[in-house]
Amino acid sequence: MEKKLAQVLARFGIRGTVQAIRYIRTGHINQTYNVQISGKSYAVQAINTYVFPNVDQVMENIFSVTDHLRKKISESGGDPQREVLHFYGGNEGKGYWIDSEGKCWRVYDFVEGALSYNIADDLQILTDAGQAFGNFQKLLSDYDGSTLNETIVDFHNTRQRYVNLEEGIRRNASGRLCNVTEEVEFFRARIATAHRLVDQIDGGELPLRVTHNDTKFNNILIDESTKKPLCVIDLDTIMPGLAAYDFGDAIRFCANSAAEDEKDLSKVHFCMDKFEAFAKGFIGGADGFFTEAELESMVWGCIIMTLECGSRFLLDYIDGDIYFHADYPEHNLDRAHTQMKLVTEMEARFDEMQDIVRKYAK
Ligand code: ADP
Ligand code: GN1
Ligand code: MG
Repeated sequence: MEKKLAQVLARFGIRGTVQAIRYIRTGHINQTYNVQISGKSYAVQAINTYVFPNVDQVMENIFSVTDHLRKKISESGGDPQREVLHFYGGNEGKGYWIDSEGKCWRVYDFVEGALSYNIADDLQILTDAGQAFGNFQKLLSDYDGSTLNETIVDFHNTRQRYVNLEEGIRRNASGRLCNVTEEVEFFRARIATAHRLVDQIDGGELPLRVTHNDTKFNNILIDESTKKPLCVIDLDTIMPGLAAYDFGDAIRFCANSAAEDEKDLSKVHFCMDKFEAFAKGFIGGADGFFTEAELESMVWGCIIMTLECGSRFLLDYIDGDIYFHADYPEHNLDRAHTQMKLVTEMEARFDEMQDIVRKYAK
């Protein structure tokens, strides 16, 4: 691997002796390595071209958005070196290079002295992360979303996600459908909820903003020494979307008492204290940025993003694990189960969640 990574780095004008290589397992999509070369630290990433077939469009978005963020962060006195990702153009200036086996690589600076969490326990860090993800939307509020490429078509279109699930059920490509009768019924029973935000977009009730769309807790780097959020990463899905997508997707992941793939469902709970901590930062820090209708949509966003993600894990299980990295045959099914449990608990506590959003919206 060392030879391959050195070859990739050379294509981006970075040469020297490779001192250390670390494979990072947290993401479900790309293949990420941290490489130390000549005293500097880089992220070398093989882009998943099944998920992102149009890499030109992905990199075009990333270069343009990171330029915008760099400017805004510099203007406000921040440190653009550590607070925004910096990608290299490479020999052809396109931001990626395809090797002889067809693998597509990119290189960017690795942010040292930062942590990315898979489980969130510290409520103060959650509040700060909520504020940072909210601020990310604010920083992009003067970015023209109509110029962004749609890197994954219908990414959070839950109406389409349900169509995809039904198509997967019909295909039954892996032959696993017989194992998931109850799971399929669980999602079918919630089709009206799944359609809700898309219907509101169609009705012009909710504004489209420039959103991150993948606000998992391990997609924000936390400064190791100050424990404050440093940098929002994983920028492949920045596209026009709803504030409730970013809020909801973050909650889906960080208000879980256990890991996303916990097998023992008795350990999986929706944590109201974590929800409140994140809402305090995201909603409370927004200072009138969100409209009334958006505030009203936030809790729906939590349920719908969790439902959507669960349906995607279930579909991938039925398809035979072609989208998300899976370490064992039931991995996607285990993930679907945790999302179903979270949906059920959120549904039961909908009113309490709404009250918390209202409390911080004041
Ligand atoms: P994926 O799309 O597979 O989720 P990410 O871009 O999120 O890939 O990267 C996977 C993980 O690698 C992140 O969760 C984070 O822990 C780590 N990581 C990625 N880029 C950086 C970076 N520039 N600095 C520090 N850590 C990083
Ligand atoms: C993927 O790339 P990563 O691991 O940060 C996925 C998200 C899912 C998430 C579930 C491009 O996020 O949409 O919510 O897994 N990203 C893509 O953990 O599909
Ligand atoms: Mg990621």
